[in-house]
Amino acid sequence: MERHPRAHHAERRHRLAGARRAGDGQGGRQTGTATKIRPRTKRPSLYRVLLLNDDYTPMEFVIGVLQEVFSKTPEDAFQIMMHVHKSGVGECGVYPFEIAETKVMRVMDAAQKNQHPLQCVMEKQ
Ligand code: TYC
Repeated sequence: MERHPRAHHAERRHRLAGARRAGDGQGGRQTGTATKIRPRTKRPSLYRVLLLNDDYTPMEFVIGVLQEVFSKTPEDAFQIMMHVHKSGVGECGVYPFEIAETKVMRVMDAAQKNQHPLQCVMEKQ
């Protein structure tokens, strides 16, 4: 008997979905659910991580945080720190939710340990 060109695709779909076929010891009944398996990936929402200015946190501490937590070069860290110092707020990076959240926590923990009022927040992009 002639095999339909797409027949093997249909079989594979059923096998992947766990459907039982005749002669497989399951009494020839298809008991599984035929579910089309389609790779589904979605790009994560992105969040900006921001540093806020204050009058007390030492500039060197902010530069250190930008290098340690956000992997900035000393030059970029200085530029970002100065931007925050002058304008009040500045972006340290843009990340998926959990990475942004972890970075905010690392900054806030470091600030608290060193008794600086430095604030770090995240906002959906
Ligand atoms: N304004 C602080 C000072 O003059 C420096 C500073 C920069 C603090 C950036 C916080 O996010 C900040 N020492």
